[in-house]
Amino acid sequence: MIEDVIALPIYNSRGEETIKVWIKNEKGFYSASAPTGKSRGKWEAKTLDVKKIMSIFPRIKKNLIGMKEEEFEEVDEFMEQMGGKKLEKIGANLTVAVSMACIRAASDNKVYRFLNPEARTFPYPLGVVLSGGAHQGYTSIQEFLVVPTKAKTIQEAIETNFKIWRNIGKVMKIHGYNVGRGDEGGWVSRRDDLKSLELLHTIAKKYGAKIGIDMAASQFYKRGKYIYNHLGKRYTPKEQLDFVEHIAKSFNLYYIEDPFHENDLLGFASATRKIGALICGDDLFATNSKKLTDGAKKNAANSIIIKPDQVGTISKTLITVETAKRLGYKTIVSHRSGETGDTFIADLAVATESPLIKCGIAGGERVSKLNRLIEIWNGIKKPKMAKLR
Ligand code: 2PG
Ligand code: MG
Repeated sequence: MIEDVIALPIYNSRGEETIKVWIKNEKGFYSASAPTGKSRGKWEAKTLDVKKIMSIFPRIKKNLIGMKEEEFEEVDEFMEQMGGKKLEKIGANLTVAVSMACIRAASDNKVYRFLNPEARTFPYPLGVVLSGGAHQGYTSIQEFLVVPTKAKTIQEAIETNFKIWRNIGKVMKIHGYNVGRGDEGGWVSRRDDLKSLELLHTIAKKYGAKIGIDMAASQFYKRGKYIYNHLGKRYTPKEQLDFVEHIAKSFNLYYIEDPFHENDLLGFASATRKIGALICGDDLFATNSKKLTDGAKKNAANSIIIKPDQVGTISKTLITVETAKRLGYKTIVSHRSGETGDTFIADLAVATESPLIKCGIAGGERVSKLNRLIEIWNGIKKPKMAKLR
């Protein structure tokens, strides 16, 4: 039974305030903290200012005490009722932290086992090597990613991503391109979108890894055009499709996230039809089961980003994962650009047998998730890597 709930403002990797929650039961204290997105989609649940959360928290806490943590769906439902439309009254950042802490309390920190006792399939880490867009870079494309598809173990997969990341850092330093690291630990350089892809393509190939991108296209779609400042281009939706097709082919892209803005289901559908890659909806679906069902009717995308804070509770997140599986969509569990050391998404990716996890490569708040995957791998009988297409 939930005996006490504590909430405190803490800081995320960007130095912004976020919320951490502790739930106390007869065994002790269990905690979780909320991540914070920057390229936030229009369809996501709403986050609330942390000071506001602290002021309304006593009222929520009073109701949570006495509830049963094992029945986390009921706790989630209660919070959904309190939160109202898009959780705007209490904040998806609060609800997601409570929801995760509740599952940690119910499972005595063995989250993946509690959610799926049979789980033994591991996600490939989809790691960001170069950062752009809203994550402090120069390119319009937000993330340049690698997937070590040949790795046989999680350790080997993580190691490969580190090697690629380090190698690219070195090359960029030699050429004077390197100007630091972005919000998610990827290198930030003055190379434009195409030159960044070229470099990643060349180096990833040496390690037998495939590459992908998160375009986060809603961020640079302005008045009907996709604006590539660095390339000096302004593309109409039709030209954007040609451009995406062109880079998919030239760089053999395995993964393309949000190639069109979040309302353009048909743009997504044409990319899915024309390009033989994983076309993934992040802002498009916002981890929302209904948005996914509607999108799937139009054959928009073939995979979906799963970010618990986009819907605010783990119950809702699991419903979306189920819907995705039923529709044949691949699930990619993902971090946010503003992170804490919380490792819940690693457990979630294993429990949902997702083929990919997007949680970064470098930086303590990213490495914590990767290390948790190693820990889980070593705690499972006969673990194996997921099957990729
Ligand atoms: C994304 C995420 C995470 P943010 O767009 O996929 O990489 O970014 O958390 O800023 O929305
Ligand atoms: Mg995204």
